[in-house]
Amino acid sequence: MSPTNKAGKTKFQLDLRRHLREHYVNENLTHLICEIAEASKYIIHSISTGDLGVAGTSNLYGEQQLALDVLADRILRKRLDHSRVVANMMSEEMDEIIPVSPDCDGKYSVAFDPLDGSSLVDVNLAVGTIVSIFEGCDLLQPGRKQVAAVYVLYGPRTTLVYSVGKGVHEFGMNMLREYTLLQENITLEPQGNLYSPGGQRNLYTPGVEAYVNKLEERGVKLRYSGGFVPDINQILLKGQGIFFYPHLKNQPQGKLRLLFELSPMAFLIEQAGGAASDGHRPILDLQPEQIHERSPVFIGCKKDVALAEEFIRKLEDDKSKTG
Ligand code: AFP
Repeated sequence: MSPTNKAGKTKFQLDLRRHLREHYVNENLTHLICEIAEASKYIIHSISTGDLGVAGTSNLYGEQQLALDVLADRILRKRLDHSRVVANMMSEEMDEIIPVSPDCDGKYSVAFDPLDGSSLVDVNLAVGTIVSIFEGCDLLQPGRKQVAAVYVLYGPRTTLVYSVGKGVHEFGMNMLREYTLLQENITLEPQGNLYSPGGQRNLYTPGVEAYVNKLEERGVKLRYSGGFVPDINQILLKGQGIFFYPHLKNQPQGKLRLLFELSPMAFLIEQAGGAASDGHRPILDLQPEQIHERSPVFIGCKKDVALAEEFIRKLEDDKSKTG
């Protein structure tokens, strides 16, 4: 018999809003997270019915925007704009920060990737929405200052994972399009047996190459979908594994964006007892200098992240010191 809460609801009928209230999350942050959940229902509809073609525009990175990128961005921005609890917002699809309200008190600033992995939709692979939430008006803060992080995974099932710093909790969308609790306080093992290696192998630096060889010697299995949200979700729900998109010979900053992808996922993974590093220091301690900056990332089980840092230190940092 599932445990019941004060309202006599079994724990696993708990919807998102009630769960947030039961964790004493303040009203404005509860409203904000529920608005993100609401927006996801329209994004799902756009994925299943929308135009898979290009939008005829490109984002700041010079990447061609898909019609779905622009649509998902518009859906989320509109929802946040009318939420009455957002001060500033920033989308991976936009060139600059969008001011919503000059009043910062009791409000939040939000950075989001509206449809991460959108290029996978036309081959029917899972994609997601990633949201990072700070208190007040300032978005250019280290990820450790986040008050919440959320992602929605549009896969065979639609699920939402959030943390407000009190554990990581997963919700599933039911037939009525409500998010109900699937599991609470998700945690990672210290070490795992799956790895998600991003970037071209022939562009790996010596430390990363040696790290991958070590993982493979250990018999660790390769699981990589090309979507950051499903790949991180797999590590969280299996309770183990490591994802990395490292510094490459031709891309020293790697590919993934600090504000929109890495900070929120690092917040969730650390809350689950894992770690997230740029190869030298925690992702959450990085001070973003500009909104669209990228960073290398090693994220997942603590021991697997520490091993990556050790190989990089031994075969790259120390080597560069001794020449
Ligand atoms: P898109 O959003 O352009 O599809 O990129 C997805 C992503 O940012 C992230 O979701 C993946 O982990 C990573 O890129 C995959 O990159 P590769 O295609 O180079 O493997």
